[in-house]
Amino acid sequence: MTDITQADTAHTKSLAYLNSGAIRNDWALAEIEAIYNQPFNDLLFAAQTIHRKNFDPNQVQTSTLLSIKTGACPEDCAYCPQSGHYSTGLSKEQLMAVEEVVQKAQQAKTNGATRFCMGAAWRSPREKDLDVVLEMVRQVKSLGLETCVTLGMLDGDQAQKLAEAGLDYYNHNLDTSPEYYQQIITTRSYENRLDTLQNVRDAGINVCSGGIIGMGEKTQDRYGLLQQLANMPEHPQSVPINMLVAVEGTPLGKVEKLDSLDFVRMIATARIVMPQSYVRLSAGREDMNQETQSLCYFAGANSIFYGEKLLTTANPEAEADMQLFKRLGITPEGHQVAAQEMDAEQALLNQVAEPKAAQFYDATAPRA
Ligand code: SAM
Ligand code: DTB
Ligand code: SF4
Repeated sequence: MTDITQADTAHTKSLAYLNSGAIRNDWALAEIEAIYNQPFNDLLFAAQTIHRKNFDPNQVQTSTLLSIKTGACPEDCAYCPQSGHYSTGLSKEQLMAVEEVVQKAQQAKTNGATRFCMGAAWRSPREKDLDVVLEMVRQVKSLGLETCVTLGMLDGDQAQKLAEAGLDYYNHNLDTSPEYYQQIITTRSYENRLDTLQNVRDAGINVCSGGIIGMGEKTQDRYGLLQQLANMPEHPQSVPINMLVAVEGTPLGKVEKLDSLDFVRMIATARIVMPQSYVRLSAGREDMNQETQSLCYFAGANSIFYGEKLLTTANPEAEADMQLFKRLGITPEGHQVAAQEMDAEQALLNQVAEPKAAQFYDATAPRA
């Protein structure tokens, strides 16, 4: 029988780490590079081994997104259809009313999501807008959903107010490596992003932070992004890995498509360097077949955006995700009831199947 130490010989120098389950915040770029580039099967084996040491390997957490304020954003993020700097044909919308948001959250809950993530196309929230968002957080939370918001840069006071409203997660992505960042965004710095994340952490809110791959970056930039995330004072509790949704009209609208196995490598490497974080298979699933997504789950992805829309672009239908989960034997997290229902459904199917079986002649039965 092969143990993990034998299976994982040539490229990974962190064998002791793999077996220890330790949390590290001192990853060298070369170590991350070696993990990412080892033979695919070794990488997936190591990632899955670490994954099952820390999580139920057959459960995936589901978050539904809603854009509560769309378009006309003053920032110039080169990937983003909502930036006012580019023409993407997106219709701009004001901040939604609280009641409408709560209604959408209720729908998301009914469809089986456990977390509701509200996103706004802002550089940072204005105080009067933040007050409205605080009310959204309170009311969505009272439905029994976890809450997440992504509103741009936050100062310490704003983070504190969100914490007091009961916010569970704040999403703020690093997006890429510090080196490639300047090619993608000029209107706010990498330091600004790290400061916001520190404010969120200090307020006691769970950090959701990850990035995007497939933006024309070098693989070195992928290791750099993971190094930044994994060497934070605490690993982000949630790490969204997005594959670029190339939107026409943005500077990245015509960028070459990513090799899907490289995306799987990124998920597996994130899982290995941040063993206890939820790794989210995020934007870009519309361009992935179900086999690639299944490999991502095997590589340690245990969270998805669930529901047919991301913020402004398409995501797989909820029904398609549930069917894939069923084929893979995956249960959505927080849905023990759903699992029981699945058993009940199976029992029902068996009952239906039995009378049918009686229609067949049983040659082994004793003759009357
Ligand atoms: N405006 C806020 C901010 O940027 O901090 C919050 C919303 S913003 C749309 C949230 C994140 O969505 C971005 O940081 C980026 O990682 C991701 N995102 C935006 N457009 C994307 C695209 N076309 N493909 C993949 N991810 C994208
Ligand atoms: C994250 O990492 N990805 C989500 C969420 N956090 C806010 C956003 C993806 C946006 C994809 C493009 C769009 O739909 O506008
Ligand atoms: Fe604005 Fe956020 Fe889009 Fe950047 S990613 S343009 S900040 S909405």
